[in-house]
Amino acid sequence: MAFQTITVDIEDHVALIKLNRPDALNALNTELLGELCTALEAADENDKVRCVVLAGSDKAFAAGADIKEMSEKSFVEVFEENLFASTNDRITAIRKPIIAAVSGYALGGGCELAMMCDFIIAADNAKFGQPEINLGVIAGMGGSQRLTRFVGKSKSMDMNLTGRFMDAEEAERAGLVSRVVPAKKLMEEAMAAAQKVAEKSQLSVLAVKESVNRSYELTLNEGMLFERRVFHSMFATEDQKEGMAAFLEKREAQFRDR
Ligand code: CO8
Repeated sequence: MAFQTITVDIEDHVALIKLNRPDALNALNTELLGELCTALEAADENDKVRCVVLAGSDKAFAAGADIKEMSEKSFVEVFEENLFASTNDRITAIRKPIIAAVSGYALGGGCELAMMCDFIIAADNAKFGQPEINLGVIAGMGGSQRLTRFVGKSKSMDMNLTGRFMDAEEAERAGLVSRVVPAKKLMEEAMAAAQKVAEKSQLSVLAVKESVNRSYELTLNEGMLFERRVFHSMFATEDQKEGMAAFLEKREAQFRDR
């Protein structure tokens, strides 16, 4: 597939998708979001891909939705086209894990896109923010919802009301990112993390993603029940037999996704 605003490389079962609008700091316009969703869906369908890494450039993961493209739209237009709804739906429907590798700015829609991934590895130069308030709007794809679940009400209010940026260290402290690495090592670390995921049984990987995401939607008791039932169901797989046998025989497991 030929893309104009992203690049896609598949190597060793990992699809590396890079946002590629350098002149606009990877601002998320309609074309880029369409191509991104198409590439993610293709990776989800592709048996060779077991994990996805989503990255931007050194300077910007993404500086937000494309302000130039949005600025002249009316309420009726954005309401009728239900702006950003299909992006949210298409990305959250991806079943394989997506790791966000964030260097530089992840602002507005860029921060929201990173939060739609399954975990975020940040370079030490990363800056996160929801500065939509400076544009006379509010976040539109999770900045008031997902960010609040990540960092709690007080910090989310602070970010959304003042529009200030959070650096990588604060983002790790607040639970927004899973780890911070030196900027020069970001892609190496993200690809290594993806490689680790790719080595597991794909059945367990899909089950983990489903189960962790359920924790946002269910009560604790219902979530515990969901997790327990998924855990029980893993005993129907050959990979459970192989994984446990390999442990007992002190050897590496050979998972076959069966
Ligand atoms: N949209 C369009 N173009 C942008 C954007 C953007 N969000 N951000 C940067 N650019 C462009 C600039 O216009 C500039 O283009 P040009 O050279 O043609 O003038 C180029 O990228 C470089 O930017 P700067 O010259 O501003 O670079 P600086 O290093 O001086 O500043 C900043 C970098 C701080 C990142 C600055 O560019 C900035 O503040 N950008 C806007 C950040 C922002 O407000 N983001 C929120 C956008 S609204 C939003 O995301 C709503 C979310 C709704 C859901 C989205 C779902 C995907």
